[in-house]
Amino acid sequence: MMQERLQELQEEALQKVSAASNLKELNDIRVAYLGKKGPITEVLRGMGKLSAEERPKMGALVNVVREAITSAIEEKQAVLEAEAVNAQLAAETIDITLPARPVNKGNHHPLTRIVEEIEDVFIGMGYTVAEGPEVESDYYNFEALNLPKSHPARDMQDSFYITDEILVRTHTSPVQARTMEKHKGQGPVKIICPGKVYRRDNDDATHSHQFMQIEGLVVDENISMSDLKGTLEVFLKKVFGQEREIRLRPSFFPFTEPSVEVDISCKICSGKGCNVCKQTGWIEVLGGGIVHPNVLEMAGFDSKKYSGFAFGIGVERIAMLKYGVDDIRHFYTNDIRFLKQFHHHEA
Ligand code: 2NM
Repeated sequence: MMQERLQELQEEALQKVSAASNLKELNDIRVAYLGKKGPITEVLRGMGKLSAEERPKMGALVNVVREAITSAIEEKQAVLEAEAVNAQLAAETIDITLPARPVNKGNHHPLTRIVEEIEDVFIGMGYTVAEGPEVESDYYNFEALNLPKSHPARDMQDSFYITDEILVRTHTSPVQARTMEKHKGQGPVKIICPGKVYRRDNDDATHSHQFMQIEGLVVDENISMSDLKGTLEVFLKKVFGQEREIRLRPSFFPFTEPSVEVDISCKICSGKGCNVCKQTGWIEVLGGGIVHPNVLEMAGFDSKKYSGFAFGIGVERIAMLKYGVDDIRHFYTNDIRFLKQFHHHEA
């Protein structure tokens, strides 16, 4: 009986489908039962021999069996596919408890740190940071700062000239001359100017042909030497410690009159005398003075109404004293062992 044969086929197929353990096996079952050479196709072929009465009944039965097998295969396929995905996910699980590899993190250059520390002190006293070009005109670098072409002080600082009239700046004072000009004779001016400067020097432990400066300038009515002294005392104690003392000695600069050199008491020997302070108990840290009236007038300020103080800080010198660095060239040779010593954690 064809009917019984079909019934058997369905049971057999469903059993095999249910036992299939992977997609390949399942596909083999599909081909075996539903394929062109399979038993269902065979039954259909044999239907030609049936009577016109029986043929539609048998056709319907074949369809029922075929659909039962097909849907069993589809269901099983969905189950096996889900299992395969889960197995893959399990195999690819990442162990997030593994400690991360350490990241090689850079840090600020010691000179950057000092510049930012000094900027913060002066910003706290109401100063603005001003910047300007490193390639300057002879006018702003010298002329506007009371150093006319004939001035002997121009030999004092041998310069890198690009043309007769253009050079790389020898100090950041030209930024201050430019800033004063922009104020068009109207005070107050209260700025610091950090930046790179260049001088024709032979490099050694304490000299570099390129170095960093921070210059400060205040122009207002009634500015005096005591304003300069008080400002520098606040600044130097913040950078080097409240227990330091400061001292002013007379000096000379073409752009200031009177001019001073500023010392701090030696921390290493507390004033008793040592190598660092050359047995004097004092260490020279910067220069400054009262802005020369010629400098004010050239920048458009009335020197009868306005006066000012200015000062210049050598950044490397401050960094060397503060961090105990014995050779200025360390700042520019980029030995990673030197630079790593300035690793600090930001707040
Ligand atoms: C120094 C010493 C004394 C100075 C003067 C000026 C300017 F542009 F305002 F005139 N800026 N910086 C100055 C004065 C710099 O460095 C040791």
